[in-house]
Amino acid sequence: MTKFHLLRIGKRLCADLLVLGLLSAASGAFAQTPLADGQVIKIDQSAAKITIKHGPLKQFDMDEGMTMVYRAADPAMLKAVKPGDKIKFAPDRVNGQFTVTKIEKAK
Ligand SMILES: [Cu+2]
Repeated sequence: MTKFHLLRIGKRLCADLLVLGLLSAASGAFAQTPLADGQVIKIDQSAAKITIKHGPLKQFDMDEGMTMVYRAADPAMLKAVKPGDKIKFAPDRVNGQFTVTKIEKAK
């Protein structure tokens, strides 16, 4: 094996490690906002509020399922769903207020 070959292998390894690093960074970000299952009960477009029935969310000390009102991080995302829809949503707490940062229809 020549010096040149070793250099190439070294470069290749660096590229692979970089990809691995990016992948784990991406999955780490995803893990911080796991999507919860829920059902839309009510939407108040003008107040940017959505009422969602959902199961336990241990990260917010909600040990049992409940129906509660969330603020929508962006009111526009409330246009994509309607009462009765089963959804996947990203719950968060922003300035002490329960907020939904992402909503998608469950398939
Ligand atoms: Cu809740």
